[in-house]
Amino acid sequence: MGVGLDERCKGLPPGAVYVASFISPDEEAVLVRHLDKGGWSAELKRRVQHFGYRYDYRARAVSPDACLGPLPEWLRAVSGRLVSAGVLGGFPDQVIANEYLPGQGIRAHIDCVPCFGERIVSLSLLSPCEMVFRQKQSGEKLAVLLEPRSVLAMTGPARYQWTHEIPARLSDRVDGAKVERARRISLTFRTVVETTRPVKGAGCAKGRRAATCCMPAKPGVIGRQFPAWRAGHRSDRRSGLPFRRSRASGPR
Ligand SMILES: O=C(O)CCC(=O)C(=O)O
Repeated sequence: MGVGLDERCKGLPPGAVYVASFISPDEEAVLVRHLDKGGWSAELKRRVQHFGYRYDYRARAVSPDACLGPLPEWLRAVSGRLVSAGVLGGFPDQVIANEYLPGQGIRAHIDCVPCFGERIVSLSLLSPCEMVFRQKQSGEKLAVLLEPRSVLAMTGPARYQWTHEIPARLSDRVDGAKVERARRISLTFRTVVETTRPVKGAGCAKGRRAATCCMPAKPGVIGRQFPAWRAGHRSDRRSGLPFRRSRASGPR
């Protein structure tokens, strides 16, 4: 990956990469504002929002009629940043926002293998919290503190041979000290694999073809859509995200 890797990568499963301070506090605030303007769903114990494709938690699948339409501009802008930094290999077409209040978590899982591509990337916002990894065969356990504005990418063994979870706790122990949790939001970026994409016309807004509704945008297109970001200017007029390039996120 083209970004500066964090020391914490040493304590992660192989194939996992952690990047601290991937976005600025201003960028974080803009993302939280966009999310809070959206419709949080209370279908789980924690609130969620799905973008691009709806993931069916019961069926553990992305069904052919699950297309919600293209990612909103503000998510495409962050995606562009992840691609440019080398954290994502290509543009994602599915994002889930998870909101965790103190005491809430997500149980141990491996992201749906037939549904999603080989790279899963999670951007953390607001409160820090611990993520726990367990090797499926050996049971080996590793934990990492996900700081606000950091990015965690999972590929290879970390993606396929280790489960990850956020224990439902009120606080975490960090270097022996108790750290109370507050509201945390994560944005997890994925690519729906070709075979689960809807066929032409299925599940997309009326009058739109699946190809235009659901296919990930090409990097060049995003570059044209976000010229301010591309030039490293302060902000993008349409998404409202201040896209100043940082050391951590600049292309190498
Ligand atoms: O909250 C996170 O950082 C991880 C979310 C996650 O594991 C998931 O959505 O499958």
